[in-house]
Amino acid sequence: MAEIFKNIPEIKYEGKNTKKPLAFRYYDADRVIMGKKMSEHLPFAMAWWHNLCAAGTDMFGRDTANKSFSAEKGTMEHAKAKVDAGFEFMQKLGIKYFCFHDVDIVPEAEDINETSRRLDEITDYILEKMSGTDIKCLWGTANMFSNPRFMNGAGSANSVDVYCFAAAQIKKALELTVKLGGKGYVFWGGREGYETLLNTDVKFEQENIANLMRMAVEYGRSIGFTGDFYIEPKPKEPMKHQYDFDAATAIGFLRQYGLDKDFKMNIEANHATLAGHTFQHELRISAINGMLGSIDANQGDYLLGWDTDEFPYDVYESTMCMYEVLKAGGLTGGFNFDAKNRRPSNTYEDMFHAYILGMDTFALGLIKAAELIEDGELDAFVEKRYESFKNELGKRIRSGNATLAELAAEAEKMGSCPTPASGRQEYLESIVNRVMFG
Ligand code: XLS
Ligand code: CA
Ligand code: CA
Repeated sequence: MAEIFKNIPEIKYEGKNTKKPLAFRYYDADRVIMGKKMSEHLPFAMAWWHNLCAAGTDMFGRDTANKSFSAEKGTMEHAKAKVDAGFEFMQKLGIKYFCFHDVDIVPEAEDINETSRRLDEITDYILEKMSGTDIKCLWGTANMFSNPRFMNGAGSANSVDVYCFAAAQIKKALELTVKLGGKGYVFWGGREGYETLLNTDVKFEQENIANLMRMAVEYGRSIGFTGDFYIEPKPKEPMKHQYDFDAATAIGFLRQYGLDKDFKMNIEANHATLAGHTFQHELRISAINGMLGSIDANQGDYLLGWDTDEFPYDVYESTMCMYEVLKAGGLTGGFNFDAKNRRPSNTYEDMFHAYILGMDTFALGLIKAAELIEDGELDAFVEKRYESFKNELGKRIRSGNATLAELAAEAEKMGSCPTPASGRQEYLESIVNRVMFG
């Protein structure tokens, strides 16, 4: 097999002072943090679509990068060349997982039966490449948003025929995920939403989506899929209003339709900020509901109101993310870099720089989050902030045994309310800075 990324060596940890461009400064796979190796805290994954398929096309211009990998685009030779490139890429970076949509790994044919045949062929090839390596599949999914047949939705489509195509794609993608040993299966509902209520029956559409998910769970379990199903919330784009707006909305939906035992959240940083939340908020809401599954690790741009999918460099954000992940006891999934190079960063070397940046950003976030937890001042403050609930009355409230009348009587006994204590936000933010910057 000819080397594709020539002149790119295996990327090694060289320490924070290295000036060597192609090296990790913080990601030291074997370093132990809070009892676990960095590589176990941070199961990184390569997103097939951005890394091996996307070449810079945007609304205003065509490809700037060459991702042909010396094969003719749109052919099975090209599909195989992408597999070769992907495995060489992951091996050079020490990445142990990948994520894929069905149509990322083969060119889609006119006839779904031919697409399925191609998918069987390419996954045989991927399996061959996996054997003898420790590279695994993190999650698979079906792309139910690019093909024009899904212009009115997939699970939320108004047409039974389209709904059947969505079902067929999910069925196949689940089979491929099982074949490749995938840990999870993702539903991202890019076309599951609406542009106008003038033509949309929201209740009807949501019930249909729930039914499709229920069928997916039944089928997945019947073919031996034991992993988690994920919903990846996003409030908008491409639709004006998407049903899986944020984690709270998606969790409510899953509970309403009895799907909460089989599903968790796949939280993407950029989607959190599009929903008007911090990344940390979405992680916390998922975690406290027992639904923190996996992460799409990228970042948005505070000046742009769309899904820019940038490689993460914001260490404050990654620290807060890892703070949540450590507190939640880790992920059942992993960290998928659902991120793309900026359009002018169009060389093979840039692909490596992007992953080095992302992996180092999360490694540094992990180091700093562990220091914050070990420092203990934030935890101690939060503990103390709620301490009044430790008295008898507080305990009765917490256990759900207090009555409104007895609490009102307590307030009446006090007459005027004691002065509330300061939340000390600015002081707490200075602690974060102290821990982060010494
Ligand atoms: C798009 C989503 C998508 C999902 C997988 O905004 O992030 O890439 O992660 O379908
Ligand atoms: Ca995104
Ligand atoms: Ca994503």
